[in-house]
Formats: sequence, structure tokens, C-alpha cells
Amino acid sequence: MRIIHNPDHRLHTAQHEMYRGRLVPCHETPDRLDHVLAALQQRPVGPLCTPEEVPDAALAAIHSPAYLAFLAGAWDAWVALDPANAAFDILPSVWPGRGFRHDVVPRNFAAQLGLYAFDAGSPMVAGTWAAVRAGAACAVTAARAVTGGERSAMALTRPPGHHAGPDFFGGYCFLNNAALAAQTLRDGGAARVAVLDVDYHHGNGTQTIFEQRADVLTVSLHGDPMTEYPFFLGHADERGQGAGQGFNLNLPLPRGTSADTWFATLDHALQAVERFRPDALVVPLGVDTFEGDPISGFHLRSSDYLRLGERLARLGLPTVFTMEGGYAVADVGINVVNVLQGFEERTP
Ligand code: OKP
Ligand code: ZN
Repeated sequence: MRIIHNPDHRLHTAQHEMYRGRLVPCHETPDRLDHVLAALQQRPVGPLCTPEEVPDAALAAIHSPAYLAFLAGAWDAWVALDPANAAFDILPSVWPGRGFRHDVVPRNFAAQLGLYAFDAGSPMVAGTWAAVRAGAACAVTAARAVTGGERSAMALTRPPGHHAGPDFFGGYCFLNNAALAAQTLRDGGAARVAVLDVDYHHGNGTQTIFEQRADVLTVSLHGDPMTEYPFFLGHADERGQGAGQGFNLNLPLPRGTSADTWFATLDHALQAVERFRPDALVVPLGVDTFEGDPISGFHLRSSDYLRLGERLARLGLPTVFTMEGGYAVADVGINVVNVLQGFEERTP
């Protein structure tokens, strides 16, 4: 398996996220990726590469031009609001709730932030745009490798991507790496692409990006949004819209779900993928389903990730993994590399 890692991920190092009325240290930290790289040194599952140059235009296949321009200019606009802002992370504090207009982009940057953000837990810093652009390049490079004949590749990057939509950020995500990989596979000749999201949290951004399309099946296995983040999408009755009707599948599970129940539900997800007869697979891989994860509520153990990799490999599809969540930092490397090793061991 080819591993494309993001050499610029550390440029996105933020201080705080807003949580229950206070600013708390970020869960999504650079050492998450360092632990995966360290685990890969112990157990190399394939060549480690850096991303190819990807033009900003490639991002426009998934994200709106106005949103991309907003992200690119965010830091300068933040500091232009007040030079003292340079010492603080960018976080929104006002949103256009129900009754407000979403079709006018205010000139005020604090207002623009609220228009494009859906939470106050996803800080941006001076290096965020450079880091997430390089992360997107990892996703596109990984998908190109698979289009070029590699059986599998992983975009090993942070911050994650699956909560980011066509024109919104949140859940630590700014550019949707899994969607960029899926689109790159489509452009490379795969007529049908399945996305199987195994992160603890519903992949709302990916669902929204593809919900009107029949050429990309989105399947997500996640904590029930009635109690779990991102709360406002991810229910079982969301089956896709218009031409995409029937091409989204959500499998919500209660907080506290055991590994046995999780794997039984994964079997349903795998069957849905097989029925779709895709030409390629994208797996947004979060290991926040781990029993020790500080912000999640499933009970997978480290050995279960070997099993997960085996199950995914059994589909026999060209596969791109993207790195998503996992916040039990010291175990993130073991758990991610277990998935990749399980996948490799099942690959003929
Ligand atoms: C991103 B990914 C915890 C609040 C939860 C958002 C979680 C985003 C998860 N104090 N904040 O899907 O792993
Ligand atoms: Zn997650």
C-alpha cells in the first residue's frame, strides 16, 4: 500500500476549541500523525511518499469558489479585523440561524466565518490553508496512484476532512479529502465509486457533497446523531436526494456499542457496497471507534482494527484510505497501522 503523507500538517496547530462554555485544548493535534508515522517505521506496510502538486482548480470539483477564496484569505482577513487577533486562533461566534439569509456574503469577516462554519470547535491558524491544501493533495495523489494501477493507497494527513461540505467547515475539517479522492477516481475512469466511512462520527460533509448523485454511493457507520456529534445529520432515513435517491446509507449505532455489534453492522455496510458493484472504494478511516477514545463511545480494541482491514480487503476493490479521527493519541498509530496491515495480509 502506498502511503502519501502530508509534510505540512504541522502548519495547522491550533490552541483551543470551544466546548460547553469554555475554550479547551484541541483534541486534533499534530502528534496524532507522528504516532502513525512512528508505527509505520515499526511495521512498514508500503512505500512512504509525499504528495504531487495539485492545482487549486482540482479542489473546485468539490468545493465552491467562494468558499475556497474564503479559506485562502481567512488568516489575513482575521488579522485585518484587528492586528491583536494574530495571537489568537480564528473561531466564529455568530451564525445565520433559521430566518436569516444564506445567499448574501457579508463584508464583515466575523460574519463570513459564521456563514461558512457550523461549529465553534474548528479553529483556523495562519498555516491552516497551506496544511489543508497539502492534505487535499495527498488525497488526490493517493487516488491517482490507485487509478494508475496500485491496489491501494492512503492519504495520511490531518486535519481530517469528512465533515467539510461544498461550502462549509466544522468538526476539525476544512477540505473533504475523501470526496476529493472519490472524484479523482471518477475522473480516472471508475464509473461507480463507493465511500464507506468507518469514523465514529457521521460523515455529513461527504453525504452532502454526493447526496444528489447516483455515481457515488456513500455509506456511514457512526454514533447515533440523536446523542452524538454532528447531531443534525446522519439518521437512517436519509437515503439520498433526486437522482441520488437510494445512494446514501446511514447506519447509526448507540453510544456504548460493542465490537461484536459494530462488526455485524459493518457486514450490512459491506453488503450494500457489494450490491452497488463499484469500480473503486474510498474509506474515510477514523479510529475514534477505539474503546479508549476520549470523545467517542464505541468499544473496539486494537486487535479489531486488523479484522477491519481484512474485511475491507475482502471486497477486492482498488481502495483509497483517508485519515480521519482518532484521539486516543498514543494508540492512534497502532490502530491505523493495524487496519493497513490487516488489509495487506488479505490482499492477494
Ligand atoms: C471529527 B472527526 C468534544 C466535542 C466534539 C467535534 C468532534 C469532531 C470529530 N469535546 N467536537 O469525525 O473525528
Ligand atoms: Zn470522528
